[in-house]
Amino acid sequence: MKRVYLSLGSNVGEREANLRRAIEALAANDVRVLRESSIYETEPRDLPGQPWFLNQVIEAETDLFPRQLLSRAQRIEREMGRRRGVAKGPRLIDIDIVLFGGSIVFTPDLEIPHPRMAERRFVLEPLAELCPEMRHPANGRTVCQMLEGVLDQVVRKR
Ligand code: PH2
Ligand code: MG
Ligand code: MG
Repeated sequence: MKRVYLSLGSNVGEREANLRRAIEALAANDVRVLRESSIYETEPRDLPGQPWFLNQVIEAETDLFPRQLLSRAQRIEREMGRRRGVAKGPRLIDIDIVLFGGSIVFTPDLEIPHPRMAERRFVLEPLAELCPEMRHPANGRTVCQMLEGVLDQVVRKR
C-alpha cells in the first residue's frame, strides 16, 4: 500500500458536484480515500482570463502502480465528460497525482512529484491541511515551507 496525494480541480459546470463525483469514482477504482481537504476557490494560474477554480486535495492509499493510478484518473476524467481543450485551460475535472509515497517518477507522460506543485498555492494550501510537515521527496522542503513562497496567489477557503 502506498500513501498518495491527489489534487482535484474544476472550473466548468457544477464545480463542487464535479469534485464529489471524482472522489466517488476514485473510491470505486482501487483508491482508498482516507481524508479530504477543504475546498478552495482559487484564481486561475498559467492561463489567466478563465473562470476561477474549485480545488481540493485528497489523501488516499492504493496498491496500484503510479502509471495504473494515472490511467484510472484519466479514465475518470474522460467518463465525466472532459474533452481535450486548450492546455492549462478550462476543465470540468482535473485529477493530478501530486505525491506517490516517497517515489520519484520522471517520464515524458508522468512526473511525480507533480512538477509544478511547489509553485501552486491551489495545491499547497489544501495539502498543508493534510500534511504540513511532509517533505518533497526531491527538494527536501516541507509543504509549509513551500507554501510560504506562494502566498501572493489568491485562494479562499469555501
Ligand atoms: N489547473 C491548471 C492550470 N491552472 N489554476 C487553478 N487555480 N487551479 C487549477 O487546478 C489549475 C489552474 C492546469 O491543470
Ligand atoms: Mg492539472
Ligand atoms: Mg491533469
